[in-house]
Amino acid sequence: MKKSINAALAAVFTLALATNARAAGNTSSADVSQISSTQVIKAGGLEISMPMIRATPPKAPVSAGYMKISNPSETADRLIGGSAEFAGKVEIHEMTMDGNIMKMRPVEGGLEIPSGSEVFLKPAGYHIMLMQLKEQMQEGQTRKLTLEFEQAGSIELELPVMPVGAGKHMGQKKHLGQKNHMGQQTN
Ligand SMILES: [Cu+2]
Repeated sequence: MKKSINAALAAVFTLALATNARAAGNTSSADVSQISSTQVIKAGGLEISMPMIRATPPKAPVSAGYMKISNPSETADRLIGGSAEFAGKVEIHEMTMDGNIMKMRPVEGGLEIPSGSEVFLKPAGYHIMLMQLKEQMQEGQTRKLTLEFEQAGSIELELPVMPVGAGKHMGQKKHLGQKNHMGQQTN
């Protein structure tokens, strides 16, 4: 019995490691290498890598952008907003637990990118909320997104559109309290 528990723990641990590694790409394992090789944007002391936009079904009103933002510089920066031609509104969001319900809300005052650290925007965490979509985000396409940083200024990114496997962000269970926000596409 003990043996099987250990085995189970080991499996969980391995899974956790895999999940962490995967978190960098914010997507299913098959996509990570593809994303990480796509680009590293360096601008104003920041390095942005593994950017992606979540693919959407037709007529979905919202999507989300994910990426890793590293700040090897001596100065803290702050992601304060963004814009995109394909979206009427772009916000920086965070997910928080309210009891058992995961909710999202704009990050007040912007998202700090501390000096010497990296911040992951990923499903179930911080994300770029792309609202009032004017078109479908189809897998295999790319979209331009401009991010505004306090120090680095405007940074334009070209993000690949990819499906996000785990569905943490738009999962039905967690979005029961978010009908208006994430929209009807989550069933
Ligand atoms: Cu959001």
